[in-house]
Amino acid sequence: MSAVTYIGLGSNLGDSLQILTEAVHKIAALGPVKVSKLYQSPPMGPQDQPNYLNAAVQLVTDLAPLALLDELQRFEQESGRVRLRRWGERTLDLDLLMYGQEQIQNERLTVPHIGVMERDFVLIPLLDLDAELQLKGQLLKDLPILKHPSLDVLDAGNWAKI
Ligand code: A4P
Ligand code: MG
Repeated sequence: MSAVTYIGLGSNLGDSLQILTEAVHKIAALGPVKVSKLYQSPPMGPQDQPNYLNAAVQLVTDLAPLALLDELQRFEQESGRVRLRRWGERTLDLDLLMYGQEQIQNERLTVPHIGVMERDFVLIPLLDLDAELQLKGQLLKDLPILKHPSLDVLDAGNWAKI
C-alpha cells in the first residue's frame, strides 16, 4: 500500500543549494515526487547562525514510516551531516512532516512532525505541494501565521532539476 508523504528539507551550512538538490534526487529514487519552490528563511532558534534554505517534497512511497525515516537519516549522514546544537546550524535536516493521515508516536518518530503548524518555513512549501492540505481538521492555508510570512522565494522554477 503506498502512502502520500511530505518531507521538509532545511540547510544552512555548506553549499546548501547543492545539498538540497542532491537530497531531492535521493528522495526521488524512493518513488514519485513533487518539489516545492525553494525558499530562504531567517533562523528560528539561535540568531547567530546563517539563514536557511528550506523546501518540501511530496513523496508517494511503499516504504513503512520507520523504513522511510531510515532512508532520510542515511541521506542526512551521506551529506556529511553536521548538527552543532538544538535548533542550530546543520548541513541537512530531513523531517518526515506527514505520512498519509497517520498519527505516529514512538521513540524514533512523531508524525505529524512537531511544529508544522507554527513554522512558516514548513507551511509555505507544503502549500506549494497541495494548497488544500489539512492537519487535524485544520486547513493549513487558513492559519494566521501565514499572514506575515518571514521567508522569501529564492527559486520558483525547477531548482532541483528533477
Ligand atoms: N524524529 C522524531 N520525529 C521525527 C520526524 N517526524 N522526522 C526524531 C524526522 N525525525 C524525527 O532529529 C532528532 C530525532 O528526531 C531523530 O533521531 C528522529 O528519530 P534531528 O534532526 O537531529 O533533530 P531535530 O529534532 O530535527 O532538531 P532540532 O534541533 O530540534 O531542530 P528542528 O526542530 O528540526 O529545527 N530555521 C529555519 N528558518 N529553517 C529551518 O529549517 N530548522 C531548525 C531545526 C532550526 N531553525 C530553523 C530550521
Ligand atoms: Mg530533523
